[in-house]
Amino acid sequence: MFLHFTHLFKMSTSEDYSVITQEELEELKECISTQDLSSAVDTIKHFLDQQDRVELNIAVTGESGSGKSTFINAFRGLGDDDEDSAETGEVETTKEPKAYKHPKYKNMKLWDLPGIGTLNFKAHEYLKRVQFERYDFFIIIASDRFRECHADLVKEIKRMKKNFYFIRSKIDSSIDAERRKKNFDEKKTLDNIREDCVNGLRGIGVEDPDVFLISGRYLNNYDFNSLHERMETELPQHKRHVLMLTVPNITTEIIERKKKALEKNILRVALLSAGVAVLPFHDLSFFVDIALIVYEIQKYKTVFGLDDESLQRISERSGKSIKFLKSEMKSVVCEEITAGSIILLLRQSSLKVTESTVRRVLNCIPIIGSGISFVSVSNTLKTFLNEIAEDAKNVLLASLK
Ligand SMILES: Nc1nc2c(ncn2[C@@H]2O[C@H](COP(=O)(O)OP(=O)(O)OP(=O)(O)O)[C@@H](O)[C@H]2O)c(=O)[nH]1
Ligand SMILES: [Mg+2]
Repeated sequence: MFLHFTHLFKMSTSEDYSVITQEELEELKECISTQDLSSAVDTIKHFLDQQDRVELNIAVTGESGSGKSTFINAFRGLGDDDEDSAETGEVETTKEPKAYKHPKYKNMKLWDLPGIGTLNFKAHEYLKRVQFERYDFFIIIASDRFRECHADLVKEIKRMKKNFYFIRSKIDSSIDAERRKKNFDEKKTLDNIREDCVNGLRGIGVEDPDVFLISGRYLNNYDFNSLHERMETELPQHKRHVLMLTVPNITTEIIERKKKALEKNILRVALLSAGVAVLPFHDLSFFVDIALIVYEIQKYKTVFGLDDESLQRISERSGKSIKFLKSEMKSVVCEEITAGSIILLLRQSSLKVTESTVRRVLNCIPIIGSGISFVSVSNTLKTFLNEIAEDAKNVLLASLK
């Protein structure tokens, strides 16, 4: 059975981050072969965790009061009053770069940079002061017209060979202001706003500039989805994964893209399981498979915001009760899962699962011999991933009702 997978290993390139390499697997097998069950499960868990721990540093800059802090909070799925939120307000609040971590993925940081555009603003000095090398890319936020300070900053960022995304913020209030006029036309208003910034960028030599219209208050409207999609395609593969995990579940398109990204990762998990299955300890490989599956399912719930902490936040924001939101969740694994010895073992390995989850999972998996087959692991995960993604959409729609 093992030979059967070697061509898959060969197919994998360094670009294809989701596939496990032969070397990684050998190393892992050697490590596990000397361990007891709970340590083996922990080793695998740690291994799977690694790719989620890649650092991503995003700089958010723009004029004072343009909505940087508001955007940083919204991007992390937080409101302005949540614990760990960046301070927002009418007075200038941000003077030094300050990192704000994602509440669930601490390796993803959004940096709130000091405002640009003061009288003696010098883009070169500014970038040096904020340690531009540290960031994967910049987000420049303008809440009004395209100005000289934006032009200076863009030129300097390009000179430093860094990537940037240009955001025109507070679109909700721009639209509100225009709405009062007679011949109000939303599309035309949006086009005009975009054109001003596009022309500004073109004027300083940016080819085919993209400007994203965003409201930090209503992130799911306007261009947030395309902004995120663009960032994703332009990041190296291993960073892309982190960006995908951390984006808030605010549109059905985002949920669908997350599902696709996680689907790719299933091959990695199933290969891991197949690799472990050749170990001489049959019971071990069986429990490792169960642990892997349960671990992945827990991860899906977190990524799609169906864990208790996220549901609590959705409930507070939408005014819908947690009970109501949970009633929209149909997947069997979305309820508490609890079964004797397996549970105990899984608990020992610091996986927080309950007995019924394990029983439900076991009921769904065809077990062949002592281990679980490669195909079963991947099919099981695909089924649960689909169900959980559907639940995420249902909860999203219910919260918007
Ligand atoms: N209507 C609307 N108001 C916004 C939006 N984004 C920010 N604001 C408001 O604009 C003001 C300034 O927002 P902040 O997020 O504090 O701006 P900042 O760029 O971080 O400001 P400094 O830290 O002072 O440079 C606050 O009163 C926000 O509530 C938005 O998308 N829509
Ligand atoms: Mg601020």
